[in-house]
Amino acid sequence: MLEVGSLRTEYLENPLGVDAASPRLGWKVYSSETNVMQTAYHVQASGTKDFNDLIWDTGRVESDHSQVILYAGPPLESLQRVYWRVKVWDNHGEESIFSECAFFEIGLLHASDWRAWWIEPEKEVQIDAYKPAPYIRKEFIVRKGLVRARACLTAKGLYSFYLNGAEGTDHLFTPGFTSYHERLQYQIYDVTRLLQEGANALGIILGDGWWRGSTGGASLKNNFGYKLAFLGQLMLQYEDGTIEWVCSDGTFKTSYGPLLKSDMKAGDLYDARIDMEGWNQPGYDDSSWEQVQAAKDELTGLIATRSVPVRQKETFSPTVLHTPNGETVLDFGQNIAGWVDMRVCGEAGTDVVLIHGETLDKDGNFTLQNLAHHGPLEDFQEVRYILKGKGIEHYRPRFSIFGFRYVLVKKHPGIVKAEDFTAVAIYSDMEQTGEFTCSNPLINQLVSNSRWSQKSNFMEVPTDCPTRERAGWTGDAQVFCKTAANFMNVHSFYEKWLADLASEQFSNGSVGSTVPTVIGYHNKEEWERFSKQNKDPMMAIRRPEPGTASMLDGSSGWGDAAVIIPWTLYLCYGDQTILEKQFDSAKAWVDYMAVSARKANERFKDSPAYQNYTDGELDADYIWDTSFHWGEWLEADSEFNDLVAAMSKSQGCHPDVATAYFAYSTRLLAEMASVLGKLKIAEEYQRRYEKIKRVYNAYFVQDNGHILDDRQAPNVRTLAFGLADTAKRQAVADRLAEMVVAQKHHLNTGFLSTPFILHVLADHGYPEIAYRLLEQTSDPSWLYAVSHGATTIWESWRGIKPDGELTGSLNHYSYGAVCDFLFTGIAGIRPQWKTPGFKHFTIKPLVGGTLTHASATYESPYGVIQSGWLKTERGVTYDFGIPANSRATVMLPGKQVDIKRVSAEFPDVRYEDGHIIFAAGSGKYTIAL
Ligand code: RAM
Repeated sequence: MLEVGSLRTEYLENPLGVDAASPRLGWKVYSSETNVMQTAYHVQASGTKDFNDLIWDTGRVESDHSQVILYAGPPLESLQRVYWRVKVWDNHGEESIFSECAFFEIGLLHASDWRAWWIEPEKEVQIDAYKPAPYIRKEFIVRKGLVRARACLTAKGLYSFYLNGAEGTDHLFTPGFTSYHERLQYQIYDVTRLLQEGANALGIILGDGWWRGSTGGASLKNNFGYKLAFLGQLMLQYEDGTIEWVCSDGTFKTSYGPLLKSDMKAGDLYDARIDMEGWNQPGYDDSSWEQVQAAKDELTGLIATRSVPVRQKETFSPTVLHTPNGETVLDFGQNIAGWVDMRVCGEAGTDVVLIHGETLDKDGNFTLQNLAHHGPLEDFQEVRYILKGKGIEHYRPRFSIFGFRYVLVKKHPGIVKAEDFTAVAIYSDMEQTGEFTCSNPLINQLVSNSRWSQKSNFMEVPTDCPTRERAGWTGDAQVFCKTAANFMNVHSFYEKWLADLASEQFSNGSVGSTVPTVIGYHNKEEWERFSKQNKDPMMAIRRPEPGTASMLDGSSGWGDAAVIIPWTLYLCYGDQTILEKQFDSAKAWVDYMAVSARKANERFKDSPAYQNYTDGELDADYIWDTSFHWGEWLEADSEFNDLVAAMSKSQGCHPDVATAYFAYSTRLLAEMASVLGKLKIAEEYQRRYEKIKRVYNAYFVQDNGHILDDRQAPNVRTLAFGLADTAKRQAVADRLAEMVVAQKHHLNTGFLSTPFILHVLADHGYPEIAYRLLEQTSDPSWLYAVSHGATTIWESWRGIKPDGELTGSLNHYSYGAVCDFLFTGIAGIRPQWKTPGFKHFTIKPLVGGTLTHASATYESPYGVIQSGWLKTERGVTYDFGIPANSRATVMLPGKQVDIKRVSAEFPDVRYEDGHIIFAAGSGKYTIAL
């Protein structure tokens, strides 16, 4: 039977507040038949659920496209709801019935749609202090006959809201994190059911959030502004067609309440004695509350929400530990980003103090020492709750979030019981897409650790860690992007963040090391104040004037996020619009590299590249040997996260790394241009790429496969980026293998080349070395951390050293990028760039190591792809599944004679290079070889 389902609009399920002029529609085709391709579709869009009022009807369209179908009906209006459904035909002559209907609602498309005023609850703020959260309220009347109510809300800071005492939404950390001065998201909620005829109350609480709370490694505050503000309007639509609005204005009232501090990093202070019972309900006496200030403010830069909401997800119960130093510690068993929901009972005025940390020290005591990279830790990941003293009290934060597995119960009025505490993981609620399991349980734990580091660091923006810095480090995001896409649907998450990357890109094309930047200030006044106060000699480096690049920005491998992430998304989701949206940003970065490469570095001026010309151009012009770079970053034998060392090491200059990325991103840009039909640009950048490659080979790659800097990482990079001349390629791989063997099957890569090391070894004749590296358990290796009890990926290969000493964050996903190899190497599920988004993909499994079986599933845009293998006494059994409306080229390790075993089912089978190769359409298959 042919069916169609999983309808999505702009990658989201029934979203409200869409501001795309032609929303992207997508669906999946399901069939019990094999070899099914969609041959035609028919989409209908309507203003009503019964489809009596069609506004767009495509009729039958001959096409196998089932993703990124652009709505092409009449222009849509603000807050308009559109229902849509689809039916399809397939190559077996079957016709489906219409799908269940999906819907989307348009956002506020024009600034004039905003009738509300920005309101500021605070008259004055103490700039350097932690500030109490303002509470805001407004009562209003709802008439009889309400049929539809929408709340359109945003804030400078964070907001949460209530209607008649009930939480208005389960979305957290709204309005999200963007480059606020350029792009500030608003959310639209369906609140019809929360309203009642007669008197109603809207209640709002504002938090400091990213706007003015601690951000980045240095926990600097007031990054975007000093004062919090709220903007919101309720639309009330009645059955007679009339519409009324309740808009934020000077009539809203405000007061401080029990939430005296709510800093995202430092944590909470909540005094439950400051009772405001009923403040968010109608009829509350707010005579002591003050009037808010209605601020005349520009309403530009407001955009509809682009990504999935942040929500409370998995929960964990603790075991209660009594540690050697006499403290009581809760162990939740899993390192997460989130908070603790607690129940407590005691006398009024007594304290509960919880401090959140990632690990115990070598003596088994609670510690934060591993996170104290930028000086001593005070006010960090701490919740202080002062009891009201009336029976059982509940508390959980709302505007703060912590990275932790352990919680030190520093103060508590009674006996600490496990059942009174629940840890809640919080992250952007992305759909889980990939699973991998195999016979080595340590690898399965590695998968879990990597996924948990993703969850812990995908809260609104991709961060390095959920503790020390919580910054959108572009390099980390870039190296992990492909793995992230294996685990979860990250399209809209990255799409939103890439728009911020582009909007913060400097005028010369350079890209920030963090996005939104937390290296620089956005708030000019605060920057001026801070510059005057701060005598730090690194000030100019660390805190540039707003809008200008810091010396730490514009690094190769980090700025390349501008190119690599859009390209990876295109590969995985097949949606060309991401390339269209990001092309100018990607090109500006690539051009910035070209200009930087042409600048001469006096230090190298006697070297041959500065003497030699090719085609009339100086070779050195194609070597990027200027400006600061983070380099490979955190190789196993390097100093841990030492900025001073990074800067003094060749003054932060890494010509081999920078030139390799210059080449790679130039080539990807050429490919992007060719996809977009910009053929002249494609040609120009392809030519430039070839030139950089030639120079790279001439000056960095020796015939014996030694890259100038004879270490593992450059060899990995050279192979992964396809930079080695054909004649040198195998030598580069051989040298890499030699180095790995010489290090007794240990890796020595850092952030940048760890994602690729196993791929390049396996692809260049060393699959067994790849497997041995993967399965290595002694330090440094992935499974070293696993066998030392890690539940997330560590920042350093030696997060917990064999002697128990601690280094760095224990929740940094970068090294977890190896998991891409499990999906695309071991299970062999690989997208193809000419038929992206898994429309036509490859299945090329790799049997090896101690594994007796391995299997992956991946929810692709067409449905579930599956690939697994099982070693048997007779050989290997492969099983794989291909979803309807997609096809795969299957490449199974085998011998020429094996052709016979599959030729009945796959007549086009051929043998090449140790593989039997055939094309397969949708269906489930098992092949024993
Ligand atoms: C560290 C961050 C991040 C890395 C940069 C260079 O402090 O944690 O992971 O990308 O520095």
